[in-house]
Amino acid sequence: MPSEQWTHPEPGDGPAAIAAQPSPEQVIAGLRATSEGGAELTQLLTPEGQRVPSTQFDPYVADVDDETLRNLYRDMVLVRRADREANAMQRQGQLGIWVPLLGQEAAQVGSGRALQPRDMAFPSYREHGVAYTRGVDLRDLIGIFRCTDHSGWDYQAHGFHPYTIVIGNQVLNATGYAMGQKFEGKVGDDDGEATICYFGDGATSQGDVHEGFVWGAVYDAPLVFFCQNNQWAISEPTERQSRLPLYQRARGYGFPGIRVDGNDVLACLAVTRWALEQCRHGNGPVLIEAFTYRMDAHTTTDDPTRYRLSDELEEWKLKDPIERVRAHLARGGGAEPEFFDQVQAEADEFAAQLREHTFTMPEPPPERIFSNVYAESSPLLEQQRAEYLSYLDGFAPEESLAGSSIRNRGEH
Ligand SMILES: Cc1ncc(C[n+]2csc(CCOP(=O)(O)OP(=O)(O)O)c2C)c(N)n1
Ligand SMILES: [Mg+2]
Repeated sequence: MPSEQWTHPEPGDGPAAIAAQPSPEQVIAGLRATSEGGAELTQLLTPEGQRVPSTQFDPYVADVDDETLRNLYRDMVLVRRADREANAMQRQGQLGIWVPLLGQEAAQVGSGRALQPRDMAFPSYREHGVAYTRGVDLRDLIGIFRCTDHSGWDYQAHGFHPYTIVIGNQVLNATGYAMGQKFEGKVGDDDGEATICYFGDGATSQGDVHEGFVWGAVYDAPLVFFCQNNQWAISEPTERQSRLPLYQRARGYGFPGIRVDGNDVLACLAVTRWALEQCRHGNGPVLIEAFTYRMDAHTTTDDPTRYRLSDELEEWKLKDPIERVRAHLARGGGAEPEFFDQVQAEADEFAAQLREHTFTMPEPPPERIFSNVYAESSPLLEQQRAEYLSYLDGFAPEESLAGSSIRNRGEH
């Protein structure tokens, strides 16, 4: 059985080559090759914490001193700690589901910290780290996963839209929003506005993303398409969804695409600042492919050991986004050992508060499902609301108080 990496046949290679399918060994070899990210990967901090100079991107992080790096480190540790706590709470039956981000902290914190308050971010369902950088209290976010809330924050005040579960759908919303920024003349100089839209590698196979790319391109929308390529769409590896590295797709739409080391917070910050600058000045859109790996399941309902190899995970642990900043700070004297202990203690307290809030979170009244569906209510919605409340009134008072029994009946 040939074990060399399998590549798609080129046009003109003939029917036999076109019909050939990769062997399992070749699929594995292909995965290992993609774990390197390729020569085109933009990196400012190696996994060992060495600073790599970049003529193009150093100017975008010229202001990043040791203190800023310590802050980025702290952001990532807090976000990871909250993520681990939420994951544990789901296992303990306190959350219906959790969507872990383990390993994606640098992509989310780096890009999120590049944004200005006037910018708008459109997340998918895993952007807890971006939410944090937008000032969303993670205690307000946890209700989605306890199934007591659809959102939990004021998206306009935070510049952070509600989560979107439908894969790729937020790309259309973001494109429309960015086109609006353009039409309203909010683009043109350093003070211009921009939009950033987060989606996964798997989402790039969706029609919505294609449509967003087309509309964003022809209207020069100030829109950063931020693809976190963790190399899997649940059990589907990226190489089954694209013949090309994803960032190269941008060229076909007529805007720049760039691949950044998604485990390098400094590079993610620099590249996103650059992309946002392009957009603010009317040169958008830009596609950023943050090449990364999620070191946990797709969600708590998923078992990745069914389709991923454990050596792949081990390899990515060595590229941990937090460890490389820690190594850089510790080696260069940018932080004392006490700093790391202090951040860890702060993260534990952060997680304890999240847990406390989750356990004591009030259950919303049943009629709440009719609130905030539309900006303004409608006669039909009011009618449905009245009917539902009258239906609930039909239960004995003690049953009405026991919310869960009503909810169970209400589902049928
Ligand atoms: C339109 C649509 N199809 C299918 C699903 C089910 N689904 C949920 S997550 C997912 C995979 C998404 O992969 P990717 O875009 O790479 O995001 P990741 O979770 O890996 O960050 C799928 C198919 C969905 N939510 N929406
Ligand atoms: Mg993915």
